[in-house]
Amino acid sequence: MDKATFLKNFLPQGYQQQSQDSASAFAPVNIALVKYWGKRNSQLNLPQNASLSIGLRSLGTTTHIHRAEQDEIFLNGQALAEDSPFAMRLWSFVNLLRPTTMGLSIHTHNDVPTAAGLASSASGFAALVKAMNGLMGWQLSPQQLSIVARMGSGSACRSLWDGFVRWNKGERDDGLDSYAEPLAVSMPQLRLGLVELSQDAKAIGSTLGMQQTLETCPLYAQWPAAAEKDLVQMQLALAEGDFSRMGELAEANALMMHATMIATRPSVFYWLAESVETMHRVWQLRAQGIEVYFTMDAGPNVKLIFLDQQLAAVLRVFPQMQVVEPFA
Ligand code: 2P0
Repeated sequence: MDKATFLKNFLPQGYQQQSQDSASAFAPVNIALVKYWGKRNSQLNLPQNASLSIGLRSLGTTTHIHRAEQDEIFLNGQALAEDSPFAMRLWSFVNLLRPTTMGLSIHTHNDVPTAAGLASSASGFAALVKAMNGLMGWQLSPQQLSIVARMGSGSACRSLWDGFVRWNKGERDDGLDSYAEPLAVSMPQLRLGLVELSQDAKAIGSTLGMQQTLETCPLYAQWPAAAEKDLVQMQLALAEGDFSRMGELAEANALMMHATMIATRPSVFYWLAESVETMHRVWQLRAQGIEVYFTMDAGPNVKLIFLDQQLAAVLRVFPQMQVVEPFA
């Protein structure tokens, strides 16, 4: 089944009483602690493995949409050319969500750099889908919105909630059981530190990077089962409030994902020298008894994971990091 057919069946059709002329929505960035890497269906963005993330609460994407004579899109206040890759990706998705006669003006603002591995496509597609839900008057549940957001970008299905969120892999061919849901656990002392090493767009997009890993990486066959195992352990660690175990698992899972990326032919390589230097600094801090872990996504930037009691010690080594309190 293709994306257009699925969405035509899934979304309410025709005029909705609750539809509006304009709508706005916010969705948080999410950082995976157990990563999504690889699709079993690239049309519907169905994953090879379940994943688990933490939402960044106040950091994310705000999107405002209103009906207009002519389509236009503004990213962080700047009008985007119709043929820019971002605009093309966005319109090809929006076209599946609206009647052909409806013009839209879309204003979207990201709190984090676009396409630099800080998960702005996740918050971007989640905010877009939430705003479209308001505009079109669909009145979909968060779970249904998660399914629609997944069609825009896989990881977007986790950006419908704050806190810890699990994206269920699902088994069905149509993906109706592949949505995210919030986990009823919290860790109020948890802090994330965003260490931005580059604002440049990544060399290779996640969609293509995943596809190449799946097709040519000799290690990839190990990944889905190993990630599922990490997910089970991660849920146990969260249920027990075991921060150390959670940090160890998140770091090891990120390195395992990057090992598959690196072993892809040609290599899907996101690290800069500064990324490696940052990892070494984290390990040095741990050797000194300061508990801090890292995770990395499809880009060179590093995200630190620690508890509030270590904030001062971590800031001494990473004074430029942006600190996020996911449960504040
Ligand atoms: C994740 N990433 O779990 C993983 C870890 C990057 C590394 O999900 O093709 O933008 O749109 O489904 O979701 C980034 O990939 O890819 C991602 P598509 P997506 O957060």
